[in-house]
Amino acid sequence: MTENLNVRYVPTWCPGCGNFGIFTALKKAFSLLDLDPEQTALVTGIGCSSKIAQYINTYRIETLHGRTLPVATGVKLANHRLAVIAEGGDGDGMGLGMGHFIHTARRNLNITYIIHNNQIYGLTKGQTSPTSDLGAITKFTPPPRGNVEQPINIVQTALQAGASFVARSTAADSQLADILAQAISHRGFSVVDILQPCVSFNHINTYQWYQERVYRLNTLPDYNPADFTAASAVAGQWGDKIPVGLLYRTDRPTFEDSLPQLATGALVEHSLQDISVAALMDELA
Ligand SMILES: Cc1ncc(C[n+]2csc(CCOP(=O)(O)OP(=O)(O)O)c2C)c(N)n1
Repeated sequence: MTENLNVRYVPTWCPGCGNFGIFTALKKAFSLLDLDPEQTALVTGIGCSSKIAQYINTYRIETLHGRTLPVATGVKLANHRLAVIAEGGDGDGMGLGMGHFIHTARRNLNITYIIHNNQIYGLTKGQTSPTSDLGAITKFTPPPRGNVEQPINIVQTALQAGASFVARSTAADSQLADILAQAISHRGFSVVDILQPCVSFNHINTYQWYQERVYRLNTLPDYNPADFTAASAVAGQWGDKIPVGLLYRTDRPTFEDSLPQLATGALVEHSLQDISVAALMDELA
């Protein structure tokens, strides 16, 4: 019995995988915020990164590939008192899940969305993802041309779609736990794009590749994360210089704020006695 439990809680990621750094930072962020596991729900999609839900002691759901945000939305609306964290890969979120990403951002649900961006499909063993760089050589995009599709820039898309907190970090960033804690504390849709090496299938975007290119926005004396125009300008940077840190933060009403049904308490706390199904059926007849 004990043996089975142990098997379940040992991560099966490859040695050196960036998921370990993100996992550690997430647990540290929970600890910094003193988050109660019973008040926290982690919703993931399908992928190596999404397995994180199997290793964390909160409410957790591993959903379908690409459907992370609709399920997280359902959890949030059923019990908006919960801290809801959605998490998954770049394939999950920017491929199948892209429509959901845009709509969740524009609605500004109070959800934190953490994207493990290894620029590849890891679990299915190395196909191009929507964030793979132009020219990337993968199983699906062989030499000499490699990937011919323009990659999606996650932070730029999040800003344009209306996310009220947008940050980027790397899996090896000493400031990642702090960024995650800020994102979880933010009231509104917070997006954290985490650049994450895939040691098995992406031999280009390695720890060293990122380290040579990233620079911290919080070292720029005049950078103001409340300035949307400034954030949009840095969000477009990619290649030789990649900005990390908090790009943008603003306060605007959340989707939940606009729902009168939630004003009297979480839906899960509402009494079913007050709901007359017969009257509803009559109305629909
Ligand atoms: C509807 C559907 N399509 C495709 C798959 C196969 N599939 C599983 S995980 C995955 C991609 C994983 O890549 P990513 O989301 O970037 O996560 P990673 O494994 O790199 O962490 C795919 C295509 C699936 N499970 N369901």
